[in-house]
Amino acid sequence: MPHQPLRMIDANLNRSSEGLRVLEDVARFLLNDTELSQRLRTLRHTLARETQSLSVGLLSGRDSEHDVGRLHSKDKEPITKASSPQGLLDLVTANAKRAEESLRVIEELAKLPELNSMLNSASFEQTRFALYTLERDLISRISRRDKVERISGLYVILDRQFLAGRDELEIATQIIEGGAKAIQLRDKQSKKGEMLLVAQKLRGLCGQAGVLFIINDYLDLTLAVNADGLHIGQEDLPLPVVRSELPIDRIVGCSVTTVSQAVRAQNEGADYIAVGSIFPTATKKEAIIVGVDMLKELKHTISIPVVAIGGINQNNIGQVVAAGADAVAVISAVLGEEDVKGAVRKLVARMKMVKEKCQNP
Ligand code: TZP
Ligand code: MG
Repeated sequence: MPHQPLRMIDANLNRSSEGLRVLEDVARFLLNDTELSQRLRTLRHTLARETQSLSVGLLSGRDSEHDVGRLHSKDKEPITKASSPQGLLDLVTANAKRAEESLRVIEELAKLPELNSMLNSASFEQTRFALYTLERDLISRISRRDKVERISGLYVILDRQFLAGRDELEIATQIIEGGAKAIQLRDKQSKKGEMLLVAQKLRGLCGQAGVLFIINDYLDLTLAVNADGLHIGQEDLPLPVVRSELPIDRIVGCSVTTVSQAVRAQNEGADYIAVGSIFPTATKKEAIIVGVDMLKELKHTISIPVVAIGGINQNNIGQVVAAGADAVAVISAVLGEEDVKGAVRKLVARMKMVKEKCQNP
């Protein structure tokens, strides 16, 4: 068999498996994402299996020293800093493209009469399409990462029914100045048009402050104001539906009361879960009380951030932090106070203190 097609197969096989290996290691070591790294590993193994019978022939045809493209290889250009979100996006895009392009070359070569008995063109096509999906899933995961990182600390739910006539922007400013990491807009009574105006203002304020802005219940409002994410309960639109309707860089949180609901939410792509009510609360009459032990159990079971909610205040916030809550969501402990900023500050300080104590007992 002439060496030229084999040299092309060899070069493109190396490109594709190297590209896949970079993506797999990003998923594994930088994103700690078991599911994505396993999918990439499976793809890399499929590729190796499909070309196993050719391995001796490929090595025999290899002549890297005389490769005319060696010195001009674009692949040698540095990408960007992998530590920055943009750097990581560039790294993933470059390596996904490299693997996709080389798979396409192999797919075309496999149609040649001298190669089609040894290589199955359709299988390379399948691998390439699987990689397109994986590329999207990786980019989606990376572009949500900086948002998910803010699901740590105090998460204040700005429930409009608890404002007692106070101005949303004024209260949100105090919440931000107090040190909350996330604000959720919740309103079970008002008309959407009215909510939209409030949400637009809060979106601007939170965006400027670098505080996460989440909308409760409503996908349409989330989209309309470009919120960072949407929070849904068990009776709202299903997670796969909201996930597919939202842009890939938005986060989705899901309320749960049981471990199986939490596992399901994680499997369906939730970025975090909120579990509660941890303690009895007057805020949500129909809430099921799950207790602090549920929090501990969830921390052993799932890997996405866990937000504790329900009846949490200055006196018991230490218990939920000690039980492993990544973030704590409150309504009345903040909105029930006259000095909103002061209440947020105290809760944030208490969380910090208990966290540090847990880390250095
Ligand atoms: N979900 C479970 S408990 C709860 C929600 C929305 C109410 C939380 O409010 P509070 O005042 O912090 O108990
Ligand atoms: Mg809801």
